[in-house]
Amino acid sequence: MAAVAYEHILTEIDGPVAIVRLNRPQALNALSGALMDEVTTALERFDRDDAIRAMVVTGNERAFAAGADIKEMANVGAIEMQQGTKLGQWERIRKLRKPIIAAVSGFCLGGGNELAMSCDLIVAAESARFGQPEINIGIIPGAGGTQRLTHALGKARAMEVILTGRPITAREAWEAGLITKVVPNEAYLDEARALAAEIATKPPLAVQLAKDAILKSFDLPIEQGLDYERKNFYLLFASDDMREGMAAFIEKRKPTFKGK
Ligand code: DAK
Repeated sequence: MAAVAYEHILTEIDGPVAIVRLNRPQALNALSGALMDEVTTALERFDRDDAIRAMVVTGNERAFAAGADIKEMANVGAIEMQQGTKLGQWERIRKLRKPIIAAVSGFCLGGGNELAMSCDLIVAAESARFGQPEINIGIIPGAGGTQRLTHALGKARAMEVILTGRPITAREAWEAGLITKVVPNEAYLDEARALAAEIATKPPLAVQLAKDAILKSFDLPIEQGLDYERKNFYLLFASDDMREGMAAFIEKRKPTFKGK
């Protein structure tokens, strides 16, 4: 795939794993429109690239992202906000098929936390702080914070986080089920890469349809969710990788998955 020049992110490919690094350290990776556009574009490109099987989104040690860019939003009106393309960017992330792991260190606030929660797994350094401080600047979360955080933390704790604006620690986030794992500060990116590499060894279609069915559990009542799961399950019986996986088990050898 042709290289693309980005201004606010860095990208790297490590075998089947693509890494997208937010790169506005001087603004604690505040999510400007231009940065979000690049993140979305990069993720979509990797999502379409057959050689990539999992993606990692990360920031730097001090900040995953300290939220949307307040300086950019300060003078925007309601209609301009509504007509803007920003919401579309978040919708595009929601539609990505491959698994995305957020590797989080330091501040993970506001839109930054919403970006992490839009990913499928979150690996955090002990230093990570997850919060929705929008209340302090006269707004509320606008990219899923009131919904996704509440699903993870439950009503009472989500109310506390969103109404006080006070962040929670990585350990609290893990205990509440918001994140996948907490690791020592120096290990968060390696752990996220290792998790991505492990998932990348699995049959890609099964990984994608599992992700799809898990995400549907947030939208559908249980009966419909079970039907949805079953259809994804049946669909995999049309895949070469399913034949290969089962044949390899029976023949006591390692499977070779092709994503077909
Ligand atoms: N926006 C712009 N600049 C930011 C920023 C932000 N969110 N966060 C930090 N910065 C900048 C600071 O202004 C400072 O820049 P200079 O003054 O050096 O030029 C630099 O980053 C370093 O920050 P501090 O000097 O403040 O560093 P401290 O260690 O003292 O404090 C902090 C770190 C994270 C506690 C503090 O920076 C802070 O409170 N930051 C703001 C956190 C926040 O309120 N985040 C929520 C933003 S609202 C939407 C979807 C979602 C959203 C909006 C729309 N649509 C779908 C349309 C999301 C909204 C939000 O996230």
